[in-house]
Amino acid sequence: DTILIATNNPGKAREFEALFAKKGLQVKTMRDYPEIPEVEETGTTFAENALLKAETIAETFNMLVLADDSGLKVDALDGQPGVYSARFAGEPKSDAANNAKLLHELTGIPAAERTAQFHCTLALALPGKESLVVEGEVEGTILSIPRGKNGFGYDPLFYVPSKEKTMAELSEDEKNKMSHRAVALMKLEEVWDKWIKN
Ligand code: ITT
Ligand code: NA
Repeated sequence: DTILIATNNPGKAREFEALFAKKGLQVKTMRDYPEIPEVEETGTTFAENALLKAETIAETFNMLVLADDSGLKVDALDGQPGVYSARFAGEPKSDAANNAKLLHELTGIPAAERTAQFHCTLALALPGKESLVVEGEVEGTILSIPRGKNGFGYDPLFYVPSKEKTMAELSEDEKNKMSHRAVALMKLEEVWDKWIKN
């Protein structure tokens, strides 16, 4: 069986490929389907956007599709950038510009008040079935100076107290065991078999 991971983000695609390799499913990503246009994310919640991406592509191509809508929620910024994480600093999407803007917005805010969460909502869609939605979060704090070279997005600024490292200082394997994406995938795993059979 084949699952299409509906993402154009190479960082996400790499993590899903590693996480699904164990499932015996053949993983395809948007790289394998250059003809699929990018779905515009018009929703105001992670779930709306994940469902929009998964269901639009599943219906159009009549296949099993998993979409990920994720982002960073910073408490001192009232949960921003949230669903706007990919484009926090505007177009074109740029991790470097987003990280710079995040540091700028948090100027003067002390370490103890820089708490944040990485959030991941996954939507699984197959034509003729009700879609499945699960989510995962991980707690951290936003550093003032980036650390580490692994991962993508806001990883170099997201410090995980339980690991005493930023997400970008963790190896890909370590991140894939505890990330917001990993937590959501574990929840998906729990309901997967029942959903596929029904
Ligand atoms: P797709 O919609 O094609 O999947 P995207 O990057 O636009 O790609 P989102 O709209 O879900 O995806 O935006 C998620 C953004 O949140 C992403 O671009 C990063 O800036 C951030 N993000 C999500 N997961 C992350 C992670 O594991 N590490 C660091 N940053 C992450
Ligand atoms: Na989004």
